[in-house]
Amino acid sequence: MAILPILEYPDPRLHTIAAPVATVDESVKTLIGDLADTMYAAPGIGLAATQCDVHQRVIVIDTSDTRDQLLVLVNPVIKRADGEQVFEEGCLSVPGIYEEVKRAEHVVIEALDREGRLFTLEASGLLAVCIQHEMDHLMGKVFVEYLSPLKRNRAVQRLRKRRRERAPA
Ligand code: K1U
Ligand code: ZN
Repeated sequence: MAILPILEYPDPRLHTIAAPVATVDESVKTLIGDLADTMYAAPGIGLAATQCDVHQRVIVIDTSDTRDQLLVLVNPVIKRADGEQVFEEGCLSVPGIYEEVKRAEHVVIEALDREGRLFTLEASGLLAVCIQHEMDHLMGKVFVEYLSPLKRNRAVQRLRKRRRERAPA
């Protein structure tokens, strides 16, 4: 298992559309393990392969307090989405920036698990937000792209300031 580097906004590779996984083989299982290690180490509650410059439809999520409920989504598809919720989101590719985004309150998805078995999942609240956020990454979309141009520019300025302050002198 390995901790992978995470791409940071506005890296153009974050806008790559991920390809579906043909078979959940050993290389995909290694990727799943590496993404999980990277998410737990960050720490985060989700991570899409896109963020680690791997352009396959693979996501890991763990929104549990105990950090031991790993959810693996391979080739996820939203079958139903309804309701509305506004949640203050963060992103490991946009470190230190938290902004409100409006998304569906409830989603029903289909995906393959880490053994390649098809399953259906119903989610609401934080889990539904996280699934939608990670699925956006697979489509090359980063959450700040939902913000108004003014709010997005402010977020980019804050990100640049944060990087300047953290750069070695
Ligand atoms: O996609 C990512 O970059 C991961 C992101 C997921 C996410 C968070 C909040 C709303 C929607 C999606 C994160 O995990 S940011 C870090 C974070 O929220 C967190 C980290 C540690 C403990 C609890 C939360
Ligand atoms: Zn993100």
